[in-house]
Amino acid sequence: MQDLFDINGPEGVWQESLGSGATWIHGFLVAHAAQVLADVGRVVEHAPYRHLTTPGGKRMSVAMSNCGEEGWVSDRAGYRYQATDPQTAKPWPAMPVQLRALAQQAADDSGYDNFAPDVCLINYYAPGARMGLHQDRDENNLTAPIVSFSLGLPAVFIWGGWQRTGKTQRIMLRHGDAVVWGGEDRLRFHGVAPLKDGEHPLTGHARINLTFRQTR
Ligand code: MD3
Ligand code: FE
Repeated sequence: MQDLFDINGPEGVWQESLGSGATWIHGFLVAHAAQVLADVGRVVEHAPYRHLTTPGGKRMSVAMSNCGEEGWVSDRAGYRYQATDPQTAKPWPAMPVQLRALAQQAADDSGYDNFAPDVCLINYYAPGARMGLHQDRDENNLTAPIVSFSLGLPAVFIWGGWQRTGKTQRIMLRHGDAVVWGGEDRLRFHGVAPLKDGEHPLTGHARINLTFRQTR
């Protein structure tokens, strides 16, 4: 990786460039992890994790929930954002203000000011759960970045180019890491390798990933 540099942030927090529009902020969340997980816990009390069905009829191994003005869902009809939770028919829980502020801080630190996420997708990985190579292109505003937060067990994140085929790279995303994907890197194909079992003091046998999205 190129462009290793220090920022004058908290101890153990440092940035690494993954492309002209993509920044990996190691340790960004470590000091805030308990607060973030408490916020996530309150969200999933109202909108429980569930395994969605792909348009092709397969059950996703990652369990998902959302908070914010809309949520990302998938079923036989397709992928989309919608304002209500299909499981409860109620609006998704509001995005906790401190969580939103942290996502905006990560975007800001990566050179994206005015990031205004309206959705936070929450992905729950049990051992063996994976996410196949895909692009995130269901958002109406593709000029805004996506901010991702990783908590709990480490995972191998796979990222490639702008076509499904072609060279891929692997990085290990660890507890507390944030990655901001914008600019030309916004539409890269990416996925997550099957989660290896382990135990994390804050999440147990699991990894939780939050992605903050601006859909409009
Ligand atoms: C690169 N989640 O929810 S986060 C997803 O770890 C998703 O759960 C993965 O891919 C996870 O859609 C990866 C890192 C990430 C998120 C969005 C991206 C990388 C990205 C959008 C464009 C390019
Ligand atoms: Fe994605």
